[in-house]
Amino acid sequence: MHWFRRGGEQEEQASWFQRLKNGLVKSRENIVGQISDLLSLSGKIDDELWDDIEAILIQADIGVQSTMRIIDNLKYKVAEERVTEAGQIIDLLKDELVEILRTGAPETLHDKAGRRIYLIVGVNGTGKTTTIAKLARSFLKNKKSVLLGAADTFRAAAVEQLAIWAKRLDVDIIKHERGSDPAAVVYDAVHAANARKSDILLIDTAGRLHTYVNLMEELKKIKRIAEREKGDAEVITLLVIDATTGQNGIAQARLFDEALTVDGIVLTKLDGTAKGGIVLAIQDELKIPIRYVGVGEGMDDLQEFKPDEFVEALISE
Ligand SMILES: Nc1nc2c(ncn2[C@@H]2O[C@H](COP(=O)(O)OP(=O)(O)OP(=O)(O)O)[C@@H](O)[C@H]2O)c(=O)[nH]1
Ligand SMILES: [Mg+2]
Repeated sequence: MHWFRRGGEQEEQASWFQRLKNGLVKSRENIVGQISDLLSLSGKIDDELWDDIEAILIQADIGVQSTMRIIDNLKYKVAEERVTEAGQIIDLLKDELVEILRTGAPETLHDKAGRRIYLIVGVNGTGKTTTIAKLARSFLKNKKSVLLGAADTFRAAAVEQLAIWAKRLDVDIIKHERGSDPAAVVYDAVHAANARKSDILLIDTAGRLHTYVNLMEELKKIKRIAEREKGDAEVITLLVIDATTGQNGIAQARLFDEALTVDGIVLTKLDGTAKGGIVLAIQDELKIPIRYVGVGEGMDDLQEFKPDEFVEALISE
């Protein structure tokens, strides 16, 4: 019954939304489930109810600052719109979350024309290498030419891991021997991308060196080289954060941003946490845009972050 089938793109979008929803199931149960229970119990809007909602939002990792703002705005709206039923609060909350996430959300880069060099940075194990594979696949689908650069020369198996992805994805990779200078890899990779006019160069970097200071110095150097040699490409630094690390991820973002000036965040492993509210804390406290979210280990489990869609998946029943 093929005439019932939707168009490919629409279907893909629907299945992505389902993936997002599935990935956020723990967070949704945590936030919506608890608030719904509370509302059905309480039935009326009083100070105790506000205190309880505040506690739920804070423990969902939305962050104290954003939670206070949300609660203040909700109280104001409840008074202004003369809301008397506790149940309506969920809808107001949804509007509030969308508004926070929309503010400061920049234009999307993913489908934009122009050559780009992505520096993928972040502490070890956050998902840098798999994010590169997922991004490469998505860019390839959009008919862009993709090149990979293996600048994590520190960890024993890192170059090999990226090389395996390159083979699977059928893209070229620029790599040196393990232990070689990552800045030299970046130099070569950027020159190769320029010579081939590659649309997208994705550079994998180390998540750990002997010391944190060394790591930051190395990343700064890599970025300087990329900026210097980029030709007509744009350099974009994406910081990968593991959502399950909660507030620690925010602390990481501050440090990386201080050293490197981060252009965007990739928030991975949202499927592994009930604290999806971290998205709000990041946007609201750091003012660094979230560009992508990861909700699983599958190749299609990384997608561009779209505030409305995200809140819908997080809050809808
Ligand atoms: N559940 C889940 N797992 C993820 C997600 N993103 C990445 N992972 C997993 O996280 C683990 C670490 O991923 P890597 O890509 O190797 O992380 P890395 O940052 O490159 O790590 P280092 O190279 O050691 O610094 C892998 O098992 C990935 O499959 C996600 O969105 N959800
Ligand atoms: Mg890696």
